[in-house]
Amino acid sequence: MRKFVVSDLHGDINSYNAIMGYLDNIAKEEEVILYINGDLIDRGIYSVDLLLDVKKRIETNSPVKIVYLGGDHEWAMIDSYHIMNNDYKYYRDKNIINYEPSGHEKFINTYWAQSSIGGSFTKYHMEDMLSMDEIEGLYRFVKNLKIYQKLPDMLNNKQIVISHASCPKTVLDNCNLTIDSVSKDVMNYIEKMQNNYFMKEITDKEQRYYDILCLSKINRTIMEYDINANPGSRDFFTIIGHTPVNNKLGYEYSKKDNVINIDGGNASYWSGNLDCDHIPLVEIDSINNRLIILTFNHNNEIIYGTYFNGSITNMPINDLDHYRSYLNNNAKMYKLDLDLFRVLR
Ligand SMILES: [Mn+2]
Repeated sequence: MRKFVVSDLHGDINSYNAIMGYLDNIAKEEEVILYINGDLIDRGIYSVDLLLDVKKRIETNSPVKIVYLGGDHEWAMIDSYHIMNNDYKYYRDKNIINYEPSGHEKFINTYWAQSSIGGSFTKYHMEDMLSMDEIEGLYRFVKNLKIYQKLPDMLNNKQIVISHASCPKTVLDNCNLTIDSVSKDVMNYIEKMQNNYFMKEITDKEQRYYDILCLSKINRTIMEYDINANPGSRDFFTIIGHTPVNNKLGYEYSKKDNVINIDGGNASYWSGNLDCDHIPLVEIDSINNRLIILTFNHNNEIIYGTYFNGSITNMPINDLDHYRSYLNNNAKMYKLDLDLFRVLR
């Protein structure tokens, strides 16, 4: 069984197809499992395509087994839906006319809809492409996503946890927390946070949920200046994403011995930084106490490889060629619709 992790694809269908082409090829001979570590959707213009393909692969038991964990964009989608769900058909038919949400509802509704997180396009695209039944099916699929996963594998004598933004303080064995079960608490947390800058009234439970989904967003400044800042439990080795790290600059958030951030920066790419044209695929190689990081670009190529067991080391060129030889060059490529992209920005 070979285990891979990818994070923050953000509707980037070229990277997705490159990675799935690679894994489909391996799955012809070996068992493969891919953990998608949240933020599959939003910002990028192919979010719905990715969501549908992942859902189909999971429901049809495709050769590459997929475990899709939710990130903050997935819960933003679900929380928006909770608001609209009361009279969704009305909302859609009337194009939001005469809908007057309460302050709380308004915040939830606008959070996913606001262009800065790119959810509005996902929603409109969904409504253009899909029937109401299909939309309902997608919401049901997303709200039942788990939010973290503990693996039996070890790195540096610590058990590996995959989680979008942080290792939960208390790691449950069954990991049964889902987007649905935490979203209400998370939104209450945000509402309190808005009203209470110092978060004095936040309960431990709410803090924990929020940490798992987007801790680094609020702690990023601290982390940048305090190398000892602890993004979660030190009892585990955590693979996170959420905050873009430009791996051309060397994984600056990955110098700790209990965490690696593998968000290659697709969010930055879709925000106009076309230099972030790469996405890391991480293979868990616990036999050799390391992670193998293959970096794909938007042309379906592995552009470089590195190893990680606490620090990054470059992969010897022979090893890199070995991985490149697996590439399925027939993976379907989409031409990015740059005109559409410009309109969206
Ligand atoms: Mn995120």
